[in-house]
Amino acid sequence: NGHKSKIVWFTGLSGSGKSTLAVHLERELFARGVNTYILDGDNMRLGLNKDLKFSKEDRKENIRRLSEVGKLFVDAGIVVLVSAISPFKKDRDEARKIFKTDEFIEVYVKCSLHECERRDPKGLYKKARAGLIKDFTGISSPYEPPEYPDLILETDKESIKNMVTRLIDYLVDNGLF
Ligand code: GGZ
Repeated sequence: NGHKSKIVWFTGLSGSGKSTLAVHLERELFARGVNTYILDGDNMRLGLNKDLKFSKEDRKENIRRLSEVGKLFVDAGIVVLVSAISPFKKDRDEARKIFKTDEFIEVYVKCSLHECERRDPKGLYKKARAGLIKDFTGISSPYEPPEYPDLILETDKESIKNMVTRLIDYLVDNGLF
């Protein structure tokens, strides 16, 4: 095992670019011989988390499970990339607590609601605006931005290439190898 395990936690609105960034980061890490595993909130809701909806309590439990599963992978020596809206500061802070200092990297995937809504890749914002989806983050459910994220990536301003470079640099500077 040539590297220290980490958990990179991407938080941000639906459509902000979390999953895209995770996939691109995974590709770059693979090229450097680093084993990764992506835990995607949306995806995990099809299996382990299929009993959960989008109330505050269910999101809290979703984040708790993602962090616990992430911990198992980190303990197994894998770099974990979590992509989940994780809108509540308290839930993210609880997630951080179960990891060692420097193991947990909070990345704020910053993108204006206006731009996320313009992208609307799954048409969910449109449905939420029409009242067809309740508790939708940014529309009818809050998003609490991180106060002190380890990294901020502004997906409506920077290129993917540049953001992935910044992620890799951050990981290397913080002891990935
Ligand atoms: C937010 C919702 C909702 C509601 C369905 N609110 O952009 P997506 O589509 O592909 O990813 C979103 C995903 C959010 O799941 P998470 O597990 O990341 O959320 S949380 O961390 O808050 O627990 C979105 C879709 O599910 N989706 N309904 N009401 N996003």
